[in-house]
Amino acid sequence: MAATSAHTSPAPTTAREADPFPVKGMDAVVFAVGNAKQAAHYYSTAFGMRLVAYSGPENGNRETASYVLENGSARFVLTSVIKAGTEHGHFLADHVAQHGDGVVDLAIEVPDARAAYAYATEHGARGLVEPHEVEDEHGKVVLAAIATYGRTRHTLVERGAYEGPYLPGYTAAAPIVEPPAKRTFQAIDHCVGNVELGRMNEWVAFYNKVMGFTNMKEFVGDDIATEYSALMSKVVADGTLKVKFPINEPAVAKKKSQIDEYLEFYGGAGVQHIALASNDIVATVRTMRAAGVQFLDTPDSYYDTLGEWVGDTRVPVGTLRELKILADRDEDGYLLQIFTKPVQDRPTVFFEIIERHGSMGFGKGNFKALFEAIEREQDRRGNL
Ligand code: TYF
Ligand code: FE
Repeated sequence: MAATSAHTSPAPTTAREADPFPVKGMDAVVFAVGNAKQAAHYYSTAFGMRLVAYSGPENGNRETASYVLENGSARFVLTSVIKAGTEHGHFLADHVAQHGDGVVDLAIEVPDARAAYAYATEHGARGLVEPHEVEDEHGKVVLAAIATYGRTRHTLVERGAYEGPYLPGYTAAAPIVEPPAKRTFQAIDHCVGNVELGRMNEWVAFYNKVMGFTNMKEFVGDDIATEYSALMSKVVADGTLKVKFPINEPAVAKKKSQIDEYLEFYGGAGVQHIALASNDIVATVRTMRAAGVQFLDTPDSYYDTLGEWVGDTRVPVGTLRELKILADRDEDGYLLQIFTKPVQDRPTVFFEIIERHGSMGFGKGNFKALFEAIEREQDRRGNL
């Protein structure tokens, strides 16, 4: 089997033994991109998201343009620098110059940003932004930020009773196109980071200490890494499993690891993929394929044996085969998943669509088929 099972349940939390770092969920995934106006169009037309808020020169922001898109509770913020040589714009402009389009912030919603920041920095996190209030006519939020792997950060967002469309400084915006009648996805399921060789355990320990996150049972160890996956992976999550962060590092295998390829093209550690939860993956994949989104291919041989081991799923194997959707089952249930190709010219950030039916895994039964598909793409890019 592709991954080892050694269950580590999060410790039950009692009133006396309160969660040291309570979270409400993912607040947003913030991307720094070269052209946020066009990226907003892509995530609207290709991913079926809805533009809800905007910040730019029209509402007094002289340095950046930011587009906020939502789908259920999933929120993306796409930001670009709009003028050369500005001070705040410098980090974003340099980020895009170094890394291409990528994720600068995995923002987490917390009930108390001051307490979260204090706990994190007392347990070894590097503070980037001290807790501070921002306010407008819709109310008040508290923001703080800490550094994680690479140049990625976690903004800690305390929304309280804030009623604006996103954050102070943003105004409501109308959708770019009418979103699909049926929602393509409704939540961020997990956010995966790629870190440098030998540093996975360090970053797992970081989340254990700094956020009190615990390790989930699914991991890829070095025993199987060299066989085909060329990576090692562990997953940390908060006690309620609303925020799940798998961390990958490259493993030495026959070919250059897909993680090495990412690190080389991205220029260091960063976010590798964002998994989006759908309750009808078949409809989602049909809609996204029709809109031009490219997904990884899966050979027919995968489907020839799938029915024998995965058992009954909501979707017949013939439909999974037609759409190249993967399926996996564990003791808790099953999941359906599919992966896009990278969504920019660099072989860096991609997305996953996942439909869970009980299983809280990550598709360990698919790792072989998935990693072989990724390697075929690496080969097409001339990476041997
Ligand atoms: O998040 C996960 O663990 C799964 C599997 O490069 C995975 O989606 C792991 C590594 C990778 C692609 C997918
Ligand atoms: Fe994933």
